[in-house]
Amino acid sequence: MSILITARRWDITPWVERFRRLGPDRVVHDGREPFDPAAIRYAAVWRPEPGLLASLPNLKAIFNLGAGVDALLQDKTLPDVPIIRIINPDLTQRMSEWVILQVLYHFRQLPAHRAAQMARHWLSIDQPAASSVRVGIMGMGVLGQDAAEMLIRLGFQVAGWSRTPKAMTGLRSFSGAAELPAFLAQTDILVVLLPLTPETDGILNRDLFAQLARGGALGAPVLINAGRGGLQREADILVALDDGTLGGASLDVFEVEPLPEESPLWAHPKVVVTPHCAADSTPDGLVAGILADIAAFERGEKLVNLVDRRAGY
Ligand code: NDP
Ligand code: OXD
Repeated sequence: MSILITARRWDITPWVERFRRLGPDRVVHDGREPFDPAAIRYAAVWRPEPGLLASLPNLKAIFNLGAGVDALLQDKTLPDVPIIRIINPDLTQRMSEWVILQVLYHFRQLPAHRAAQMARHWLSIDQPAASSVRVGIMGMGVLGQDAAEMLIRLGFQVAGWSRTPKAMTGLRSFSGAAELPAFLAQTDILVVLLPLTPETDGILNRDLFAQLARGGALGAPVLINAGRGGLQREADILVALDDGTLGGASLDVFEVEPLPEESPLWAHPKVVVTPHCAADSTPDGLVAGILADIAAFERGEKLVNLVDRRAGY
């Protein structure tokens, strides 16, 4: 059964190679080369060309090569076949590493120590205890829950906000729009791992920042976003940083990617910019799992990790 590999903005060569190496019994088509649309049964995609998937008459399933499906779902011609998103320990581990790195960067006041180092100044500042700092995670799915477990182990007070409540030892769970103000009011470091959907579009705005806890151990709240750039209003982040509503920000995702050269975020002293690399999808980490899912599906088993198109994630 044929598999099509196609992506925009990514070099798919290592993906095609990996699929061919691990699935020698499959015909693997490189989407950059001519292929017979009728032959394709499965598509492994990242931001495919709109309309392409609709042109495959025998397509049985779409495998999104990332966790977020917002870009894929923008294609209004998507055929009515199951969409499977990535849930993989490799990707989850990478995201939790990035989240912990950013939380510790702000919590351990690295910007101040770095500035003092540059000035050859032996800076002595009080360091609060992790147990006095409240980390709030928006988006308690696969990635949010893993990050929460690690942060709890590090001793932070951890809360999560999602559509449905979560039960996790050591976690304060908030859910739904009604509980968002209470969640924000007790958050010193806001970690965002939400998907981009019509409901979450622009949720990280001036109004939300103003609801974060004041007077916490870090002085001012910090924003850490690795969800999607469409969640945030960058003009509002800049105002909030400059008027003290936010004390700092770490951003891996942006309204426009790559982040335009003229964006003030690049050089802002309170901002860490990383180029949408918090949790890269890698062929080594993901291809074996996709091939195993296809094999299970062909044995008659149910597909797992299906996207709920109505919810948008
Ligand atoms: P999941 O689908 O497992 O989790 C999404 C979470 O968001 C769930 O807890 C869900 O609630 C919650 N949620 C969704 N909509 C709302 C809403 N309207 N209000 C409150 N909570 C909501 O996704 P993942 O954890 O796997 O990934 C999250 C996102 O991370 C991806 O969609 C992607 O955009 C981003 N990402 C970024 C990467 C990077 O490199 N920067 C890499 C990988 C992913 P509930 O649990 O109740 O359903
Ligand atoms: C993803 C991403 O969604 O890399 O997996 O952004």
